[in-house]
Amino acid sequence: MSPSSSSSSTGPMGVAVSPEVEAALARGGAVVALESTIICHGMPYPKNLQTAMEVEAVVRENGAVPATIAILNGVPHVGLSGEQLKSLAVSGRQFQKTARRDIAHVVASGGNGATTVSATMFFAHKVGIPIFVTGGIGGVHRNGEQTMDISSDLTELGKTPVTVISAGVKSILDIPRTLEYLETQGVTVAAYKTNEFPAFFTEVSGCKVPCRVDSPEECAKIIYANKNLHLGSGILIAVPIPKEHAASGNAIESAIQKALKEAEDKNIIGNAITPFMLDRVKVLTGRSSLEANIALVKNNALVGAKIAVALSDLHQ
Ligand code: PSU
Ligand code: MN
Repeated sequence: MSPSSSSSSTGPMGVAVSPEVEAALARGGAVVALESTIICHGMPYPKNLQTAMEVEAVVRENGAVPATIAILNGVPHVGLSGEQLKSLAVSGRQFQKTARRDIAHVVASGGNGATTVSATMFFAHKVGIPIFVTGGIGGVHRNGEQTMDISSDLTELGKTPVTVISAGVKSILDIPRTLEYLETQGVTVAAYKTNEFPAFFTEVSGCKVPCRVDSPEECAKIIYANKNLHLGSGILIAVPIPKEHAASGNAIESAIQKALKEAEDKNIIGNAITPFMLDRVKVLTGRSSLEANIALVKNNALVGAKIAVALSDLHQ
């Protein structure tokens, strides 16, 4: 299924912003950016489409406008139509996983790109969207001190003033080193209603965070201060998975160990490692991990929309 052209006009920056998103930005309304790698590479069809639509609905119900970001036929799009979302969901892996380093190539070749956290942050900032909701971000991989496999999500957070709401990072990664790296990059890391950095499927990681936030208004104040001071760096708000969906940490850890061994045996490296690990952990832990994943993304969308509304109120 090839993506259809939209009613969005391509602005001077070469980015097509949907009329709804453009109008919301013009009036200083709340807008929430959403990524597309999670749709094309993170979940199977038709669950990916259903989730993408539900996440957009949660954002709307909480007073903000959703702006899913992807590259269609070489044109970066901010805010997708229902038809375009479906095209992404059906095409899945035919859309190239697009991190910051891949953007120029996908655009130059007229390709279709599913944006990761780094690329989505880049486009969100370019059009003036300060808030971005996702499930989990990339991080320092286990053995990253040898492979140097560190997600560009972390360097993007260091240099792009967008606030990312996520359920922390998956424990397929090295969480303590991920937090160290974020500190080096100068990224504000705040945990939502907890003192501990969450590990995606579980609320606990054993790592404490220096900053705890307890309301959307408190988050908005931090974002406002960051902007006023022109710090230039991003903010990560880590929201733990809702208790009723949290999986057993042990079951996840044993699946991760198995998947890591498989990845090593198959010599899977580079940008293929994250999708491989995510897939294998999903298969090894069964349906429940997909359901937990969907539940936490929707919860993040709820929190993100409320933060976007609180921030927009601060600016009024
Ligand atoms: N972690 C998840 N789910 C995801 C990703 C990470 O739990 O879907 C995706 C995001 O798009 C993230 C990207 O930005 O993988 C990171 O990939 P890499 O590790 O290759 O930088
Ligand atoms: Mn990598």
